[in-house]
Amino acid sequence: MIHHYLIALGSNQRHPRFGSPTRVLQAALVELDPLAAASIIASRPVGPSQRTYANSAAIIASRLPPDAMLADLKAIEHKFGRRPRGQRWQRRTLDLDIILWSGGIWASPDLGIPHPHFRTRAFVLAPARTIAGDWHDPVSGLAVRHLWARLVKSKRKR
Ligand code: PH2
Ligand code: MG
Ligand code: MG
Repeated sequence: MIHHYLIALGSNQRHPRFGSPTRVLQAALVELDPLAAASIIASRPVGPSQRTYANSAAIIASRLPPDAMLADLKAIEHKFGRRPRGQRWQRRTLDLDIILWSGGIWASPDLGIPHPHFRTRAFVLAPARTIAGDWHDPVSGLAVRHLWARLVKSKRKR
């Protein structure tokens, strides 16, 4: 059985070999071998780290179930120099998050899909809507492009 995954990519720290966060994401996208990849954008950091992020999104096809996919993504993060420092939202060379998958809702001790916060994160939805605009969030029932439109509207009101 082939599954599809929507993956969010982020980086806000250079890698000694790959270079800038944008270069890190370019190399990571080659590694992921995606069916579709969004343009890489620069985004203002959300959270404690002050450094600008490069963000993108990709759709990948895989036979792996979610927990094995997560392990694979963690191995790629590690290969790109990411080392756990124990603190949440530290600067990182590469962050690969599973946002949605074709199997709907998934919950295991280490992983929940959909990603619990993706609906309020412009740095996820802006790239994701360009490659997965019609993909429906199984929790809210809304398509990714509707989630994006809703987020943009709520930001204007503030
Ligand atoms: N990732 C975070 C926290 N904050 N901000 C931006 N702009 N882009 C990210 O990818 C990002 C973030 C935690 O993973
Ligand atoms: Mg993340
Ligand atoms: Mg992550």
